[in-house]
Amino acid sequence: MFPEKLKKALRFYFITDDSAPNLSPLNQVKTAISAGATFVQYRNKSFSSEFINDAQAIRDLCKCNGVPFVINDNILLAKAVGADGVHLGQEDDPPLLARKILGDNAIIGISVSNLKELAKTDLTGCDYIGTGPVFLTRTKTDAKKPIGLEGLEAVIRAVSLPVVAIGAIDGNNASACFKHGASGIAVISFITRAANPIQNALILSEICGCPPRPHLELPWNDEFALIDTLLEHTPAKNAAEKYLKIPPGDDASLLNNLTNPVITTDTHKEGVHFMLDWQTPQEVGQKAVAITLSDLAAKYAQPICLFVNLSLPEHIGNLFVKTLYDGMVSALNKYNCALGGGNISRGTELSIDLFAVGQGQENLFPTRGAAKPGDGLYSTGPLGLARAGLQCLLKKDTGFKQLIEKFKIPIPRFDAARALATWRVTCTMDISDGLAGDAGHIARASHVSIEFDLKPDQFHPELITYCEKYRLSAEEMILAGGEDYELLFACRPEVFEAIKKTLPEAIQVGKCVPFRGRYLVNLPPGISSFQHGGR
Ligand code: TZP
Ligand code: MG
Repeated sequence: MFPEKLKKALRFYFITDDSAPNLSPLNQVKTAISAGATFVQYRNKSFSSEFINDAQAIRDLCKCNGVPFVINDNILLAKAVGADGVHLGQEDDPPLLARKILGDNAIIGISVSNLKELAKTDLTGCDYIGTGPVFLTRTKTDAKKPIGLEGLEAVIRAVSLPVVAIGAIDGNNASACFKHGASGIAVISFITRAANPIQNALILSEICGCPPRPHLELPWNDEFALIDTLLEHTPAKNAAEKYLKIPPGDDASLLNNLTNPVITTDTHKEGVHFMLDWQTPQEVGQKAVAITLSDLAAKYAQPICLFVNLSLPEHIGNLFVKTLYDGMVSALNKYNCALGGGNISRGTELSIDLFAVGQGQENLFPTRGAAKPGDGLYSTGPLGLARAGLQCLLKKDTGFKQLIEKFKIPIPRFDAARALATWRVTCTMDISDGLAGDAGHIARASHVSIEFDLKPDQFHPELITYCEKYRLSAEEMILAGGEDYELLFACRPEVFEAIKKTLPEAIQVGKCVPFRGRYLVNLPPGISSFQHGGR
């Protein structure tokens, strides 16, 4: 976690109480997170394996509310439950070992009672310090002498890491801790032993400036309830009525008679195909559907229905699934595609597997293998935008709206497909892997060589500005960058001239020549990895 982000997260730090009389640790965490807690530590001084379920339930609750979660003392338990990190005491294994076991991204904290202890603590591998008791606490029986606000400030001045104040913090002294330089306050009994825990937690959230969460996100747990809510939102009513004799909700759906059914499938996995740091769940859902339907557009098929298989890790919340689904519904409505059915299962990773059915053209199914020497190679629109958009997101540069939009919400080119089908173009595919990769697919399948011919005056103006700003090659971005989802097609130059009247944004990107031993004959050296073919 970035230091700035961690520092913010440490502000309202809640620690579970294993012997609170009225509240279970899970309910304590629910209370704290609802009130606005920004960090949670699971502390159970009499931990044994039977508590693993407790720890996991708290991990899931924290994760689906975006609250970092660490385990007290036990590095291996932190590893076993998949916590975000560990909080170590002076008697525990050193931070460096925790770093080795939990990895670069783990959050590692250590307790340092006072300046003397700080002097003999090796902070290598540490992200933050917990210091105290600041005031007299009854919760930790073996706590050292309280150090007061002066002692807290002395430790804060002596280290560059963020310091969290601990020990009998309450509504009366919390703001003084911040005034003395603490990055956060860590609290147990003021919440867990309170007559009114939520009221006390809200007092602290106000002082910390951490807003309450009126809608606590709960981890999804009921597959059937979730499927029911998904079905309630059955999209594209017209398409459903037209194409589905028996709609989803039964063991299978029954489709009306379909001529030339065209079928395609796609997988979208978190960490491989999308990252939730860059996209909201809504955008992920919308993009997953758009990409899958793009394969239908590439084959001149009109969307009929889509089947959805979700694999959800335990920490995913119901609200997350609903928004993911909202995104999918909006794409289905936009392209008038019915929902054919779906399934939800528990899995170790978030994955969206989609399966789309379309209605193909009579006697016209364009393939990758139909390019002929003498054909030009064309794209239905400018390329390289999506890759540049992704780079903007990574660089947190919001100045290139069209590039980011192209990456986030690709548009399956059904409109362009209609124009190409009218002119009976027989060689098309959608560009997902970048021009070089996808031209390689056409060259290989058609057994022709392709000569690229990119004209800078046809590059998208925002791509040019972006590449100038970061001293990048627009040509490389076009050849190597994927996910534009334009259609790549080959046809006679005179046919292209006619098509261009309907699709003025279409451009020539190369030409097909008789095979000369290599599929892509003039690829710049930097992107030779996209060479698909023998020499
Ligand atoms: N370390 C120093 S004081 C303390 C710990 C774990 C206990 C804090 O609990 P409380 O109830 O907020 O005083
Ligand atoms: Mg400890």
